[in-house]
Amino acid sequence: MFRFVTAGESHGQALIAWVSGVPAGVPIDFDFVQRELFRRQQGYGRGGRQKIEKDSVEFLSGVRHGQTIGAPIAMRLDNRDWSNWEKALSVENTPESESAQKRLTAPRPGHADLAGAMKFNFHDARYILERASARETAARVAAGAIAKLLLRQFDCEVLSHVIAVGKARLARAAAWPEIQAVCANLESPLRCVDAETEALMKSEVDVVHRAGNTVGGIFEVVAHRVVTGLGSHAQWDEKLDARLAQAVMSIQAVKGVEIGAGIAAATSYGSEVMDEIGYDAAAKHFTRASNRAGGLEGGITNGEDVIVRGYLKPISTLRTPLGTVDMVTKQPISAAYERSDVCVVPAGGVAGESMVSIILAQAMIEKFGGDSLVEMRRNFDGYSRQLKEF
Ligand code: EPS
Repeated sequence: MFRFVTAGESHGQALIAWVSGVPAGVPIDFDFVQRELFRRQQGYGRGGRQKIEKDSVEFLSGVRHGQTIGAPIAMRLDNRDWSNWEKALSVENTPESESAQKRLTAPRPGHADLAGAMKFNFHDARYILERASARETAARVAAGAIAKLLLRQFDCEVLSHVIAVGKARLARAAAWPEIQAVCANLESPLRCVDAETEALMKSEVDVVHRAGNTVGGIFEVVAHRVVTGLGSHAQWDEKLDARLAQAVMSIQAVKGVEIGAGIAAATSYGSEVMDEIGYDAAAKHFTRASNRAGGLEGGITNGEDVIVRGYLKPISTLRTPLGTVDMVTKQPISAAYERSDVCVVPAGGVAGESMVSIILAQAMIEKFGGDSLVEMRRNFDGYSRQLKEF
């Protein structure tokens, strides 16, 4: 069973990603892992923190001589900013660390600050925001890179692009080669496949930046060449669309998830929504005239691209603050402002790719099992033959 968890606070020593259940013998492309981390750090509208951090991963276990060995994989990503926070977030309690603490008592509406402080009984949101921070997605991307490297062995690739920033929205569908090209361009400001729309998106970011505001948007994750038959219709928690939705919803600031054209489907007629079925006799496979289902029917992959969209609210740290109440005095006050990002939609997309890849890798391991990649491939090849002969 592929499992993963993370640990680490935004300004603590490091982030940790722990991944277990990856079959032995999966080649680890370290440059690829590094590139994934770099991709997450890019994007027009990020704040000053990314000038400090240069994410890189140190493998502590589970990978030897460039391949997985079937043992748990532990990865460490250092926070460079820690050197500026050692006193404020000291592990031991000393008289100096007490006075160096950076307490936050003016909770930001929309952030985990108030609910978290109440729940964990701190009259200070510092410990809550440190863990709630989207910095944690760097660890998810490290774990997601392992999942992607496993999927790569079965020819499956997962990428993402940005379809909306604020009110600027891509008005057409994006083809897979376009998505590949925009992802290959590490300098793309917002990873939008359409230059004109991207210019409008950039001006949305500029406008809110000047106003001390923030802006959200929508990213679309596309998994290409996913085998038919992952997930199951049989039980609620086996449905792959539901598992993907949970995984993408868990990303910081995501408030909505859509599979394929799910949201538009709710206000369309049946004939406008379903993807008609054809058959290519030469290639011996079923075809679809469209992919509004986003590659999932009944919670099962149908062989089309799996498409998952994440809807991000604007991040909740505003330079022009909103009204709140001090947790200690209970008096009205302006919400705290800390250095922050203005727009994180492209980075959210990279985190989305990671979460989708992790769920697909889990589903692949469930279906094809195997302690080694060789065993998993044998099972996969047998099933692929079954599909061809269907
Ligand atoms: C974040 C606040 C900012 C972001 C951070 C998420 O950090 P800081 O307060 O240190 O400037 O930059 O994201 C990252 C550090 C990252 O690597 O994505 C928050 O409060 O969620």
